Amino acid sequence: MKFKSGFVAVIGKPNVGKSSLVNRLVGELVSITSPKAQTTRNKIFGIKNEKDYQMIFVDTPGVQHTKTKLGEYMSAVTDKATVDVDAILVVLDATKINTEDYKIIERYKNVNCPVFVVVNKIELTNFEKLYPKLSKLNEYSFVKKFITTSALKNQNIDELESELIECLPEGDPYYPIDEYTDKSTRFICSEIIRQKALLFLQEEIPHGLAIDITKFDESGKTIKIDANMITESQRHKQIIIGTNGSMLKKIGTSAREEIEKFFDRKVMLELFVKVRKDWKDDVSILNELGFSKKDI
Ligand SMILES: Nc1nc2c(ncn2[C@@H]2O[C@H](COP(=O)(O)OP(=O)(O)OP(=O)(O)O)[C@@H](O)[C@H]2O)c(=O)[nH]1
Ligand SMILES: [Mg+2]
Repeated sequence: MKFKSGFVAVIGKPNVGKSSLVNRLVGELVSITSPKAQTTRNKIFGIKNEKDYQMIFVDTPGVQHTKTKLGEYMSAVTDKATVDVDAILVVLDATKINTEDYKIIERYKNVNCPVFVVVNKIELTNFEKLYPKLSKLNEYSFVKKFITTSALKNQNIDELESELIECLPEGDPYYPIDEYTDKSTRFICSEIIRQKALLFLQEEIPHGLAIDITKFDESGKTIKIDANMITESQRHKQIIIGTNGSMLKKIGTSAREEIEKFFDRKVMLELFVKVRKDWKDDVSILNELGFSKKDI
């Protein structure tokens, strides 16, 4: 059998479990996940390497309508991610299917690759509740298949993968077969720090946060990492630091432990909090932080 390779875009509303599915399908931490919406900001490739195929999952920011320049960047990433792919997965949260989802599905009515609808978080609902929603979805005859999954409970992930293998064309691998992401370890570290901030900080604060790694030194026995946590206001800065530095310590310790697991090495992590007002609307700061429309 000839080697197969190709791309699968993963699209959907925020928080439906796109990144969780990509991590499950690839079997590695490719993309951070969190209980808060708008976790993913970039296009992230999760690469699944098998003996006879390479499948590249394109994780994307959730479809949304925020008015900042960062929001514009995220929407552009999502729009472009479905160009030239071999399959599109539109992911829904089984407990929150609504017109937004229908609109997203309809976007892909005329694409020239198979479209799958993945109803995720299936373990949180039951057939009676889901049935009326699924019958509405049946109107979309261009959808190749509806698949129910649970990324959390690892349900139906293999079945989903089998369907997708069928869509891959013959071809050589796009990436070296020992790589599982296109992102640098530096990027993954910054995302782990952001994930901990999303976990511990409330409301809008983590959404106004960017992480900038300013030092990444792997030369010694211990990996030394310095990172700036860029926030929008002095008030947020104080909350991120917390009483006597307690919040910053909590985020830092938790991120360090996770990064140590990732590298299987000791890590020294120093976090600094910087205020850069309106950074989400400042093109030069966005470019510095890697949110450049040119690179999409
Ligand atoms: N119960 C349950 N929770 C899930 C499942 N899949 C994902 N989650 C949870 O849903 C939340 C959102 O998951 P993510 O993978 O970050 O969602 P996303 O679609 O990538 O979100 P954005 O990046 O914000 O667009 C996290 O708390 C996950 O643990 C599932 O199958 N069942
Ligand atoms: Mg995500």
